[in-house]
Amino acid sequence: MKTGLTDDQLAMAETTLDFAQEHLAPHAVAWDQDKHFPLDVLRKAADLGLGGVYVREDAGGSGLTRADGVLIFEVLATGCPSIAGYLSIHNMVGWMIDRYGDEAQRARRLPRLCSMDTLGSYCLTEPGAGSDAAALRTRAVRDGDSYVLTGVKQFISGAGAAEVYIVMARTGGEGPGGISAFIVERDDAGLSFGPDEKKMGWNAQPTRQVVLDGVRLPADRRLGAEGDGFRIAMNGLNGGRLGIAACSLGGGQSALHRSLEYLADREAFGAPLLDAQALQFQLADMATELAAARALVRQAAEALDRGDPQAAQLCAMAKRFATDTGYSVADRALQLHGGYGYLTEYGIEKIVRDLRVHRILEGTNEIMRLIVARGLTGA
Ligand code: FAD
Ligand code: 2MC
Repeated sequence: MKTGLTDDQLAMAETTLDFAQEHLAPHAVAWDQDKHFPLDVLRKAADLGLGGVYVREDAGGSGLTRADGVLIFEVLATGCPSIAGYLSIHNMVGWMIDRYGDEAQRARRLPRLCSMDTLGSYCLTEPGAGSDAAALRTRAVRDGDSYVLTGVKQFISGAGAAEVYIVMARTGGEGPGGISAFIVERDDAGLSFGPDEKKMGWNAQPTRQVVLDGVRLPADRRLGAEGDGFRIAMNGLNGGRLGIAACSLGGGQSALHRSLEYLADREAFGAPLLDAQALQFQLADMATELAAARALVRQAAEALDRGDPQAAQLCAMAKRFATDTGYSVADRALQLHGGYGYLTEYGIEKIVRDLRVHRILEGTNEIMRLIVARGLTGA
């Protein structure tokens, strides 16, 4: 994992690992069971600069690159993929405001997002528009100096707890060109939330519907120009997909590490299970596949950092490959733990459940294939 890192990156990874081991890992199973979203721990993460990883320093951010970010999110996810996943989404929101906001929007929102005194949520998906995001139906109707937003957003991570919502809504005609992005605040009249969804994993953070019932916003809450919302949303997701990919690497790495320790300790047929070459080969494959996925994630992050025209495709490749790999490694780790892997207290089944959704959210892995295939065929 350390290969090719600069001294600064190594130091950052070590600090983040200490944080993950001290503040995330010991509580991860209990938070999952209790469905607890640890706001106090998120604020501690912000003290390390993890609330505004990509935000420029003048607005309170850490001003880091995507190549730094994938390292941070991988290490965080060794402690808890669900919390690391939310932090990645929060950082996507901060990046979008930093990148597309005007100076007033940046100054008003970013310092508190970076300190995590306020949390962010990203609202694209709707009950009738998930993969086909450009078919979204939430409307933003211009009325003098205001916009009035009406619609429902589905599966919104952090909803209810977050104060800042980036909402994609239709200001124009059908298709991607009719969409604009808005900053909605939790206290805005007409905004409400559905119940916290009961889920297979990602239980240490809430997922709720966000309901907009005639939410009136001053026009200066629009992020970017009218009609630019889809492009803004997609550019946010390019980086977000890398964050989720990195979280899958961290979950997989933690499951691999636990398997090594477990097999060294567990005896059967008169010897530690780790002596069985069949099992050593499985560990070797798991390590090899994680290393290959990590290399692709880093390549995609560097492409995004330098504005490479292929970056969106590389991010899609990395998201597809790393989330499938992380899940597969965690599932094999569960098998290597035998019956104990299936018990909650060992923490392995929680990693499997958490990583399962990485193959679905921030664009399903089928949509990642669609993006890569379009790039190949020029369609
Ligand atoms: P659908 O689009 O209905 O897809 C159903 C199936 O059909 C999938 O397997 C899909 O891959 C496949 N499919 C669809 N179209 C094609 C195609 N053209 N070719 C091949 N296969 C296709 N969204 C947000 O905006 N913000 C959030 O914070 C957020 N957090 C989430 C948290 C959780 C826990 C979950 C479960 C989801 C979250 N989502 C969020 C939504 C997530 O991004 C969507 O669930 C995802 O994009 C898929 O949309 P869908 O569920 O409507 O599935
Ligand atoms: N990066 C930059 N620009 C992009 C882009 C990307 N990844 N994807 C699309 N665009 C641009 C594209 O270049 C085009 O721009 P222009 O009009 O200037 O040519 C515009 O957006 C429209 O794109 P398409 O013509 O490809 O639109 P289409 O509707 O055919 O397909 C698709 C878009 C399927 C790629 C998009 O809807 C998609 O990514 N769907 C998945 C939705 C998703 O990822 N949801 C995640 C929700 S968030 C979440 O889950 C969390 C947990 C936070």
